[in-house]
Amino acid sequence: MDCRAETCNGADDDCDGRVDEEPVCGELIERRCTLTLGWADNNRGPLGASATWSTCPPEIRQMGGDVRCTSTRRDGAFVRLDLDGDVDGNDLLAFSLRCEDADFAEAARWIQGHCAVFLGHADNNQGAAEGSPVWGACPGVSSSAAVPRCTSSGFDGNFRAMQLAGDVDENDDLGLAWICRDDEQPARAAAAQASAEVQLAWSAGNQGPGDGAPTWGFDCPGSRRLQVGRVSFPQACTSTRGDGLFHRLDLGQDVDDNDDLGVALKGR
Ligand SMILES: [Ca+2]
Ligand SMILES: [Ca+2]
Ligand SMILES: [Ca+2]
Ligand SMILES: [Ca+2]
Repeated sequence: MDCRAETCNGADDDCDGRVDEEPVCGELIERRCTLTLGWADNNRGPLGASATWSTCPPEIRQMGGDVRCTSTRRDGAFVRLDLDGDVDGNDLLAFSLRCEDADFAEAARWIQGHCAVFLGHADNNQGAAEGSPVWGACPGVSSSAAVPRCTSSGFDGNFRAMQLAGDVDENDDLGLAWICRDDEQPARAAAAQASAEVQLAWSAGNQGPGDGAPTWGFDCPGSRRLQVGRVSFPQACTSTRGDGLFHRLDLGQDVDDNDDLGVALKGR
């Protein structure tokens, strides 16, 4: 085989004995993986590992009733999830990650099996510090019982519900990490982790941008107050930044039926 520059194809192109060890897989992750965010009120979501959350996937969004979901659209842009009711201890959140590519099937399958999004929640300012390698039991076994709580997309395409705790308000934080691991191919995992990022955003007052927005309206990570007439609405966004650590999304006020979450999966 002729040796050439490494590309994201599941093969050792540059003949150094390592597969996709350079940060070359960001575009495939952005264009061939779908990240789906599920939310449920009143304990209505699926418990345990579930292949679906309401109609997602394969549907790209379901925004009515107590069980809702939205999926990224393989374009790096944000999709929005409109919350409903009071967001509190009977609410569930979950992520799934699915990757598929007819031309680079092994690479897509490996990414789905070795990269995951981790999501933590903490009531009463009990979340981990910004940039922590852990959030409660994660990145070990996900737990809806331990404090603070966490879940992940689980390296298998399924959803796993995380039950929130207490009232979700200004003393709550979410934690977000993008972690790739492979004991047999650590360089491949490190490169995939560094080559993509997940962004998670929140907006009060129904002020989140529509599906397909390239940003949440400002640089992420960051926060601002969006002035609309005489009223200002807090907004915040966090990014996984390619470092495998947990990054905090500080919620600025009580989270209820006029709040939005936004999620994006981007190459970097
Ligand atoms: Ca190589
Ligand atoms: Ca390669
Ligand atoms: Ca609720
Ligand atoms: Ca709270």
